[in-house]
Amino acid sequence: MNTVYIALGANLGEPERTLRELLDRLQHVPELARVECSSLYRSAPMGPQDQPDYVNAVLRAQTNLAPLALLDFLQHLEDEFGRVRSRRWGARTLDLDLLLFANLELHHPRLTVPHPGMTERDFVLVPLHELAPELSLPDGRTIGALLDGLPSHDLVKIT
Ligand code: PH2
Ligand code: MG
Ligand code: MG
Repeated sequence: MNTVYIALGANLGEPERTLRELLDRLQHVPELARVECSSLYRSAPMGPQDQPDYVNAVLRAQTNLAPLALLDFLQHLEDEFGRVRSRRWGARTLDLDLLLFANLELHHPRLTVPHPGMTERDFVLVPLHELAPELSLPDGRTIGALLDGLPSHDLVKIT
């Protein structure tokens, strides 16, 4: 079994409900074991500002899947949970990003691990630090040190 960390994000539809339903579901899937989740956090959008705030969290789990099989599994969940009825195209309401896979560094056309953006995103590092305060990346940098290097943490804990 390998330990993996996955970032959750949602900002359309009912984001909190989407994440809670997802977490309920993940307690019962054969692909993951010992699923544990951080608190949920509300965060201002990174990137385009004309979109709703996000709800973000990070979960840890054990898996026997290989990295690309786990990616397939996560993308399937995004498809299943990530669509709201919308007048235009069905909007994606769930983003699942694989942050860390054991102590692996992987560069594949479909998947880079550790997730390249994670070191600069407070909405990833704050929940990750809550879940795993002693964790470090494969290159040895600790989550705590990365967090100390960020200017401000503009997150509101929901639960
Ligand atoms: N995800 C994005 C773009 N911007 N901003 C916040 N606060 N949280 C996110 O998860 C997020 C974002 C695209 O994946
Ligand atoms: Mg993302
Ligand atoms: Mg994504």
